[in-house]
Amino acid sequence: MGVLNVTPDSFFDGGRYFDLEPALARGLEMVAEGADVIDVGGESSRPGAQPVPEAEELRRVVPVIEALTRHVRVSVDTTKRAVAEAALSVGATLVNDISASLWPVAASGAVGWVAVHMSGTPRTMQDDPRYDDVVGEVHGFLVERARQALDAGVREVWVDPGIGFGKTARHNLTLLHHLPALVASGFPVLVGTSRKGFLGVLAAGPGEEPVPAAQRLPGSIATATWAMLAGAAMVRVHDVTAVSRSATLVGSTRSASDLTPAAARTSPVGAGRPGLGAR
Ligand code: HH2
Repeated sequence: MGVLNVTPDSFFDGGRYFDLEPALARGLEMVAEGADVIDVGGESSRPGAQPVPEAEELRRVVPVIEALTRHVRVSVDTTKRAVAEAALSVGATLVNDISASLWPVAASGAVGWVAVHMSGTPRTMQDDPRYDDVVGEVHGFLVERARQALDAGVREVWVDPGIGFGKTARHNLTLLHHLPALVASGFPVLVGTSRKGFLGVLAAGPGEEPVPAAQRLPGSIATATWAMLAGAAMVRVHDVTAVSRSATLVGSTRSASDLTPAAARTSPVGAGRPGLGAR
């Protein structure tokens, strides 16, 4: 899932794709890079973000979604019912919902729905996040919401632990570590770590300031790859080329691991791929 923020203030790509033309160009570029879904958002949910009025969010996202749905599956990243409905009316087929409350819209539109866990609201969520049992609370919440959505008739229900949404770096790492337990719930899992603040905290040396978003690509690749190995069915990323290359490489390594040297020469993993037989 490629991230496309049609906003002036998103923490990483804010302002880059605020106008229709650059937004469309970036969406199509991510499709060429290997994205299966483009996630279009018109309201930043970064820590401290201020809400965007409904009319303004509609103005930002609807033309972009309408144009992209001719080329690729589009999800709408919103917490507003009217924005989700407008997005579906122009062809979006997935509602990506950090409020985890819009399943009735997905049910009536016969589209997919992503339940994301968030503690609090973006404005205050990083003030002092606390859990007694972060894994139990996040997984329990998601499975409950996902079942509600299924009962309401949504046929495609995703769950997402909401990395960075009211969580410390330790909470995020714990959730990533225990991702297989969420995968075991049977709902397809989506994970978004891309360029997030905890990667900056983890990449900094002792006593150093967190590394800025522009320098968090290694952490994005590593954690997206970790999530896929742990069973996530989709990762939400800004850097589609880098992450899909990592996924291909790790996937090839995995499927090559049980090949004997003789089988490797004739296997699709080794055969016909320039350079793979070289060393
Ligand atoms: N993260 C962000 C926004 N939407 N949706 C899902 N399902 N999972 C996530 O982890 C997730 C999400 C925040 O990232 P971004 O859109 O890049 O930034 P901003 O909120 O500043 O626009």
